[in-house]
Amino acid sequence: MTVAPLSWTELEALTDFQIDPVNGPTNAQARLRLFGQPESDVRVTLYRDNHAWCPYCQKVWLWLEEKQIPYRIEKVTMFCYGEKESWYKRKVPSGMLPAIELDGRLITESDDILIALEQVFGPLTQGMEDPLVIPLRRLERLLFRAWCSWLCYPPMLPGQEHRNRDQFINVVNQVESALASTPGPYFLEEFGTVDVIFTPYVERMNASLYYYKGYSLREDNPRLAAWFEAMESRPTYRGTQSDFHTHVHDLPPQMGGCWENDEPQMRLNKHRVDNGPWFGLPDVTYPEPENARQETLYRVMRHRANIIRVNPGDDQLVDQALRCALTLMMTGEVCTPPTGSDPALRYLRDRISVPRDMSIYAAKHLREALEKTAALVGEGQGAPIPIRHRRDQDPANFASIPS
Ligand SMILES: N[C@@H](CCC(=O)N[C@@H](CS)C(=O)NCC(=O)O)C(=O)O
Repeated sequence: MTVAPLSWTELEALTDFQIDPVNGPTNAQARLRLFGQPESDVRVTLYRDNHAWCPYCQKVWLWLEEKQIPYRIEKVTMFCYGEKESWYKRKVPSGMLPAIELDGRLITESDDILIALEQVFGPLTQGMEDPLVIPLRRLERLLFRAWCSWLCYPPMLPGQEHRNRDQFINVVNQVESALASTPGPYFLEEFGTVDVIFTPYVERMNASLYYYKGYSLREDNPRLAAWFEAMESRPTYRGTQSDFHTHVHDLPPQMGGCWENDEPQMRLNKHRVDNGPWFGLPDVTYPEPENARQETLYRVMRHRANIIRVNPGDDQLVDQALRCALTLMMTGEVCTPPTGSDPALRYLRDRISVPRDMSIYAAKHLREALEKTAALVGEGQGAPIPIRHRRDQDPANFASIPS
């Protein structure tokens, strides 16, 4: 039994999703964050990348959210997915992100940014230069370098893949010991700046090593597992959190390549991240919010004109196929899309970006509905996701819609 797709008007009636981007929970769409304070209190502008892919931006973003400092957000294009805005190059000639303006003073380099913010607004539990924090900051960089050595260079000598893996796991064991040295799940007695510093790359390590190496950082290390769980109890982190699919395809152009080891577990993991099922992957463990599907529908409705225009498939065909997928997602009724729409549906499935477009569970629902609907008519895939650049995600193709 297959039903006709609901119209956009009928679909719209199925979501009452609402958030207050300015004063509500952390979200990737906001251009202004006030936390209930007057706009005249804003002293900070954060310049971060459009797609929320930049890890150093996530660090500053999370810090501001945790401290509830009122701030503005200006989004900038990264070299890998589009043309850097000339107004930003005039401000920061290297084009590097993040940057902030604090009382009109421009500051770059994420560590310098946090230090400057601390001087004005006080530390996030511990300061960046605290004697307890400094060795943990060094450990984070050590972990980062061991990760890069394993992930980003093809092994040149026999046995090098395993040596790189052992070296990484050796540093992970140091991280496990650091986490074990305090009674709670965080790096120090209380949540603080160290947790924020570790977050962006540990999240990316978890995704990339699962996919490119068949290694599950979060599942294989109990202290890191508890740390992730504690982080996920924080609405701030949830608002910035990405999923495996987004990271494994945003990292290659940023890192200059990610190397698969082609081991059996790696091949299984890769297939699952690309083709589903996406529920149950170790990219998230907190229970799914009740309104995840409503969020998906709300976000797709809002951007549907651009989503359809940018898709290489014919506009009318994509419109109908997309409504079929959303009908399935919202009603559970199977809706067969037009013949030939399978590549178009999978093109979109592969280009949902978390948290830019929607939160992690909302994205899982959309990927699943698109895949199930595509599978009704064929095995056709969308154009492959590029590895050297992500111009397929150029924000210039998506007209800005005010939040
Ligand atoms: N050390 C810098 C590193 C910043 C950095 O590497 N930023 C990258 C993005 S993650 C960047 O802006 N690259 C230019 C671009 O991709 O457009 C910091 O801590 O802020």
